[in-house]
Amino acid sequence: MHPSSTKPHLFCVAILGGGLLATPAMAAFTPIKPAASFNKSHQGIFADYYGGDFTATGPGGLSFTNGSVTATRVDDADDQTFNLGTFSVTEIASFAALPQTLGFKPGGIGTGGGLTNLLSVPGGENDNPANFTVGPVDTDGTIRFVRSSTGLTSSSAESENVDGVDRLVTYSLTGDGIDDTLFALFFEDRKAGTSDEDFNDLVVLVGADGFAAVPTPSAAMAGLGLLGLIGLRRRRGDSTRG
Ligand SMILES: [Ca+2]
Ligand SMILES: [Ca+2]
Ligand SMILES: [Ca+2]
Repeated sequence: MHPSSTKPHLFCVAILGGGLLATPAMAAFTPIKPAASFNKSHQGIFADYYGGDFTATGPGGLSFTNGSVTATRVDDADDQTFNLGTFSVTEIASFAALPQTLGFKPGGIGTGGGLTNLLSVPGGENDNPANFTVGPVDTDGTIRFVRSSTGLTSSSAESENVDGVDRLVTYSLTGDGIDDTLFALFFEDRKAGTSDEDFNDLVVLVGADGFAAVPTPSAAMAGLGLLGLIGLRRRRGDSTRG
C-alpha cells in the first residue's frame, strides 16, 4: 500500500462535505515546487489575502493556517470535478507572464460540454491586488473548471489535459468568517516538462455563497471585529473584468 494512501483521503472527505465529488481513488497530492523569488508561495498568497502568518499544518505539512483561517489541502483525486450549485469566484493572485482566463464546463470527466468563461486577468508576474469577483453563477450538477492562456488550456480533470497531468491544486478553507463551502484553486499554466510547477499562475477562491465575510488583511492583522462591514465594502469595491 502506498505510504500516504488512506488516512489523508478519509480526512479530506470528512472535511469537504458536499462541495466536491469524492472518488474511490487512492489519496494523492500533486507535488508543488517552491516559487521563484519574484513569485509568492501558497502561504504568502493566503497571508496577503487573509493576513497573519500562514504556517504548515496537517498531514504532510501540506495545509496552512494563520490561527484563524485554515487552508486544508484537498486530495487531488477529489478536485477534478466540483458540484457547487450557485457560486461566486474571486481572483486573489496571478504570478504568471501570460494572461489567464478561467471558465467552467458542465458535466463530469470527459463529457465535453460548452465552455463558459468567468474571468480574465492580465499577465506580467504580479498578484493583481485589485481582486475582483464574478457571480453568482448558477450551475446544475457537476462541473469542471478550465484555465486557459496562450497556447494551453487545462482542466481540473487531469485526464482531459494534453499532457494528462494535474494542473490544479485545491485547498478547502475554514475558520473565522467562513460559514459556507469555500475553496482556493491554485493553477499551473504550463505543460508538465516545461513548467516550474509553482501552481500560483492563477489563484481564485470559489464559494457557494459568495465572499461577504472574507476579512481584508489589515483587518485580520489588527484583529478588528468588523468583518461584516468590511465584507460589504469589499463587495462594493469589486469589479468585473473580461
Ligand atoms: Ca488536482
Ligand atoms: Ca508562477
Ligand atoms: Ca507556474
